[in-house]
Formats: sequence, structure tokens, C-alpha cells
Amino acid sequence: MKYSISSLLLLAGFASFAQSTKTIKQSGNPIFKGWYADPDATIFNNKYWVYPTYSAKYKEQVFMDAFSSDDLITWKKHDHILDTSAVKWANKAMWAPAIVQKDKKYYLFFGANDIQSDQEIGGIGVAVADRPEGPYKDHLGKPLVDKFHNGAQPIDQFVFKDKDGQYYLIYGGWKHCNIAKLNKDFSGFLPFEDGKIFKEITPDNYVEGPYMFIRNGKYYFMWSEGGWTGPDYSVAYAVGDSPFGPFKRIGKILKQDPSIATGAGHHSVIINEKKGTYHIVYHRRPLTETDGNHRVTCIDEMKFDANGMILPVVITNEGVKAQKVK
Ligand code: FUB
Repeated sequence: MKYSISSLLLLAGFASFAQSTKTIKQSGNPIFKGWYADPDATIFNNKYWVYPTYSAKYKEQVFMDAFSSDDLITWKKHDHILDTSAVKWANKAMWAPAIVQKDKKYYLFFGANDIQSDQEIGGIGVAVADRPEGPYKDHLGKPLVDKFHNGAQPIDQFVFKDKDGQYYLIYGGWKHCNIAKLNKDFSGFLPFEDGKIFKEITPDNYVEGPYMFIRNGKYYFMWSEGGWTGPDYSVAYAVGDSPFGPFKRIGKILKQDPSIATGAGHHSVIINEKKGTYHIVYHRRPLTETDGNHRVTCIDEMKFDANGMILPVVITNEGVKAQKVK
């Protein structure tokens, strides 16, 4: 068969177009449909997982969904991995999941009921499952933290594993942040040397949504500032030499961009040590929305300067490039 020069040129053009669309494949933002906030993102068994709050009215926040992906681009929804029907003390406002794998079990820490005083039932609970997608059942039959300590509302938990293998619960709303040493089966806490269970580590401007990771031996402590229903919600950070700080606020690294979205905050970080990449997963409000709960889950790159300072995150509509875990 004979080809004319023009048809060969057309074919070549098509091949190069196909190649360029392949190489620019991006996740887009948000990464999945629906109102979802407070995402806790991680890697299990070479898959990415995101555990968000179902961002509806308090009374409708009675379950949690999770999402998994092989490449950060295509996300599979896992419906109702945890439900208040499995947690008899929880009846609304299931918030801000924090996931951790330990001894072949998956533990999902969550806030419930949005308690306003020690007289109310609720606080931080923990659920357990054999697989990342659940089903999760209540681990304790009661909250793990059900009172205010050092002024911290028992919400917005993060589970941090230190270098020595010790797990800590770092949590708190109402502008106070506590750290507490978890016991081996996550059924309670071990006292610190001074006998205290809850040590306050609140940095300046802290509001809620704590997150911690280690990089080059330093402890990066991050948190959300501002009001979560408004446009100025944001994320700031500090760096310390231990999980207890002291943490001196360095500055904001995530905030609204009036041309992209408002209220960018309550985040987590996917760290791929082998590839040296850091992806920040956070929620934000589309420019068309003002309802507090109309929050979507997004992903962007997080980068550092030569001194280990976190560079301000550029929030995008395009999201990030495809990346496998390995
Ligand atoms: O989603 C409910 C609350 O909104 C969270 O607990 C806060 O951190 C804020 O993101």
C-alpha cells in the first residue's frame, strides 16, 4: 500500500498528539466527586488511600467513605467503610478520619458528635478492620478521648509513629493541640514521665487539623488556621527536634487563591520516600460555593527549599501528574 506524504505527516502528527496527551495526564482537582473534607491520605500495599469526612450537615455525617488509587489519577470509591450503626455512642458529625496500619490491622480514628462540653457524649473514637476498605467496627465500645483536656476539643486526631515505633495521638480543636502516648493496642494511653497523659504542644495561631511527619531527622508539625467555614482557612507549620516541640510557627504554606478556590486547609501529606515526592491532600471550597460544608478534596505538590523549609503550595485545577507508588 502506498501512502502520500500528507497522510504520513498526518499520522506522525497524530502519534505525537497521542504521546503528548499521555505525558500530560493529570489528576485534575478535585480528585473525586462529592463534598468531602479533612482528607487523611496514605499508602497501603502500593496503593494510595484517602479517608475524608463526608461533608454534609452534622446530622447526615453518620458514615465515612474511602477512596483508593494506583496512580493518583483514577480513584475508586469504597462506600460506608464506617457507619454510626457500628458505633453505638456516635450519632452525628463523624469527622476527620486518621488511618494507621499496625500488626496487620487497620485502625481508623475519628471524631464524633462535636461535643461542646464534658457533659456530652462523644469525642475521639477508634475503629478497626482487617482491610483498608473495612468494614470497620468500634474498637472500644466507647470514645478513646471523651473530655476536654488543656482546653482542646476532642476532635481532629492524627496518629503519628515516631522513629522508635511509639505511636502518639496528636489532636485538638478550639485552638488547643495535645499529644498523648498511645498504648500497644490503642485502647488507651501511657503516662509521660511527669504522670500526665495529655501534653499541650499548641503553636501560635493553631486552630485545628494537626499533622506531623519526619524529614531529615526534623519533626514537621502542620495545622489549620482560620475558620473552616470561611475563605481564610489555611495551613501553617513549624519544625522541631522532637514530637513535643517546642514548635515556633514559621508561616503559612497553603491558603486560598481567589482565582482557583477558597478555604484551602485541613490537609495530610503523601510521602513517597523512594521517589522523594510529597503530595499535599487537602480540602477547599469551589469559587461558586459559600456553604460551609461544600468542600472538595484536592491534591497538589508540596516542595521544600534547600534549607528544608516548605515552599508555599501552588493550588491548581490540574492537580498532579500520574505516579505509581513503585
Ligand atoms: O469537617 C468538620 C471540621 O471542619 C473538622 O473537624 C475541622 O478540622 C474542619 O475542617
